[in-house]
Amino acid sequence: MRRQRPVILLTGFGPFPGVPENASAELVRALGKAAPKHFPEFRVWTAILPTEWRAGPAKAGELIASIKPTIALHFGVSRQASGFTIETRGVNFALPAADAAGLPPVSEQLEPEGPEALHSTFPAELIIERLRLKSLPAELSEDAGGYLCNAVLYHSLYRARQANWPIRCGFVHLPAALSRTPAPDYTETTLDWEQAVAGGLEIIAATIDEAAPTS
Ligand code: PCA
Repeated sequence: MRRQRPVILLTGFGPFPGVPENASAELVRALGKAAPKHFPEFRVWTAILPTEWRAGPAKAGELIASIKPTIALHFGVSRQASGFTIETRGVNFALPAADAAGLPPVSEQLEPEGPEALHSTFPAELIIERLRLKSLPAELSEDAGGYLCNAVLYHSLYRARQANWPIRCGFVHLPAALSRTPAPDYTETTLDWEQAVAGGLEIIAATIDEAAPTS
């Protein structure tokens, strides 16, 4: 029997209050088209998560449990980001802010039994290095915010850890200004769509190239 190819899961987010058009969804769709040609030894799976406290993290967790990706890269946008922002940890905290369905988080903690913080398992520093080599704006961040991006990162890392699944998982914030209809309160970016796709592919390549995490 032919061995199944390892799976790369790429997720983006739908709209949320203040961001009617989420560029991460468009980028993930574009990467879903481009990535299989660049990484034919992998199966590339994409999903757009609802920006909702209950459904967003749950959908990410279900995907990880069912398709068992070896790499899970979550993308979202930040109104403060001016380039690729590589998130190195998720915290067990939910900001009391309404989601896309108008609902607040269920509780202040994301996982009552979970640790305070979980570290991304993708090669954050290597990713930064590789993006900068391509002259793309990139920075490391230890603070993914307390909203849905942090929640999905934390939840995926938590689920993978619970299942003892050695996944390379992390989160990338893109500038919200990448949107085709940016709002005046978005931080400006020099990143254009061609660079965003090239950067996304480079993030995948760096993650593939790094040896699997041992912890
Ligand atoms: N950005 C939000 C949630 C969805 C998105 O794209 C965040 O930074 O939490």
